Amino acid sequence: MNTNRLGMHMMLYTSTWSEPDARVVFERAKSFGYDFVELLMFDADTVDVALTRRLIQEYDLPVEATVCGAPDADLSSDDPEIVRRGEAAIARGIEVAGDIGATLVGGPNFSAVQRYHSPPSAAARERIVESYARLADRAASAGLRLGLEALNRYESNFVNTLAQAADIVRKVGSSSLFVHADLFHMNMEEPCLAAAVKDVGDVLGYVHVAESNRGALGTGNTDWPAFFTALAEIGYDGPITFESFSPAVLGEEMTALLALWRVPWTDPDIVARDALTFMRDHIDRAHHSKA
Ligand code: LER
Ligand code: MN
Repeated sequence: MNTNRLGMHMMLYTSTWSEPDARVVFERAKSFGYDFVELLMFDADTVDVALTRRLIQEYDLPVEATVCGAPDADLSSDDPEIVRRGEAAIARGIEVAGDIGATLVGGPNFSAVQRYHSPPSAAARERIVESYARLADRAASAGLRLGLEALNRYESNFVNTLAQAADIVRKVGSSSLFVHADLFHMNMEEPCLAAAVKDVGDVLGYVHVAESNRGALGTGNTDWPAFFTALAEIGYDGPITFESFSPAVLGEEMTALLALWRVPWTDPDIVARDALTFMRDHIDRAHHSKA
């Protein structure tokens, strides 16, 4: 039995959210049979809320959101002004996500997506718990939940494993926070996919299904049966989104940010459609093998 809602990341098609770009995302996701679309907000202020709400209605397809930190808006910084901007940017992301009816805001909102050249300070690690306590309250008021996506070491120095994300969630102790897992990052940082999932079973709230090479599902070395079986064993019934990136559809800036130096695919229609079948098959098989 497949109880997870399955989403398609907007960046299968575009990193920009103009009406024509957003329309392609909604149209394709709907036609393939996805349950929702993920909108990645680098700057929530730039998101056209009215347009997004209109498209959600028109296509009858909800949106879930993610927010990334930025070098000048970074909760993991020791510069109070940068931290203040980081918290404000997440707060704005929560507000916009609430306005478009999202149930969650995930993503690496605790730091910028970039290579850091030194570890975060102990003070930043303590301070961030206070920031997330305030943000959890905001999320609750907006009627949604806020998640922390563990990224690999080359994209953040702050939260690289599910256990590190869970540590912050548990320290805050709010049910409005959750751990956001991404298989691409987990493949680099977790010694065992199944154990990593089981250790955060109580706080896992969102999953990015991404191949070890970030290409089409099944073209990398991810142990998908082990992962989906672990999800079934913890009884995970939350949303799961397919995430894959290719320079074939993304602009130069995003290609550089994500270090996409090769072209894993050129036709997102094939990759997105096949990913839905792939995820459904694995979820069904995992539930049967568990039963
Ligand atoms: C970035 O590496 C990533 O995994 C995205 O989901 C950021 O939201
Ligand atoms: Mn991700």
